[in-house]
Amino acid sequence: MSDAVTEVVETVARAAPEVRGGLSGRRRKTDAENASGETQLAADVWADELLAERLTAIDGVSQFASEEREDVLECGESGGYAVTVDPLDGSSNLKSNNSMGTVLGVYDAELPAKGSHLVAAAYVLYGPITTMVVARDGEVTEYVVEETDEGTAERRAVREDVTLPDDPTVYGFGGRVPDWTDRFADYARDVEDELKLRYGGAMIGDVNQVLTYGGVFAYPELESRPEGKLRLQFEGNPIAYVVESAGGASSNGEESLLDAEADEVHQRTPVYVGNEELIERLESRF
Ligand code: AHM
Ligand code: MG
Repeated sequence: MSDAVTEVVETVARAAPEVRGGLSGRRRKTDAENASGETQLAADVWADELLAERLTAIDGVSQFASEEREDVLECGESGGYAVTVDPLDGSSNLKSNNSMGTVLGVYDAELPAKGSHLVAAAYVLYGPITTMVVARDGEVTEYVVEETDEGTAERRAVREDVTLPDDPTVYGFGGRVPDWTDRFADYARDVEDELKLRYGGAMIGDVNQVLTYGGVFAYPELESRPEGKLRLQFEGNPIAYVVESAGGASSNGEESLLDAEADEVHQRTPVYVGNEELIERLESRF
């Protein structure tokens, strides 16, 4: 990895125990909304500020964008990497104490950028333990991140060359069922016959189940919102990069998320990721 990319990934890993440790006192709502019009929690704002401060300080990072802030920060000489984060993915799970994540994308192009410009992507999963999955150069590694006695973070590889199991077993689909389009509902009925439901309401937790057991995760197009809910730069692209690097496939319903045009930093997209056969079947019905 180039030094700057390594430093970005390590910075997020080092921040992970801190982010986790800071959650318990930050479950209340703030009066603020993010760029997508969602009410922010104190934890969203705090994790965003912590990551922004550290990631913008890295040499070789020229742009920083976050799901929790409207504007892209210009933070270094142009021509460097653009870093995107969803500081706390699934933060509505904080109220019910369920899993959440942090999502990272490193693009070698100015934002908004197509997913094919990603040079690395990663996510942290705050589950019963803290894990981090990093994709780079077609390889995916899973780490456990732990706090040391000195208060620093240690990242230990627990699974190298992660690939989706060939025999898929789980699915998780977001959005209200009556709001699904007919074509997605037809696809879902098919999948429900074959796989078992695992849905936790945090993309990172749900995608990590797909990476572990094989299957398909979707936050689909909806009748009320054809563009879906998840954001291309912060969520769709990085997760597609991880899943494709692990031998799976991604789609926005028509093409790989990594090939989708990026017009706006906060644009939304339907997200479908999982085993290749399951994504091909979805695309053939759409
Ligand atoms: P967030 O980044 O604002 O937390 O929103 C994204 C989350 C995803 O993690 C998850 O897949 C989806 O929203 C769940 O939405 P819903 O609560 O509508 O099922
Ligand atoms: Mg999110």
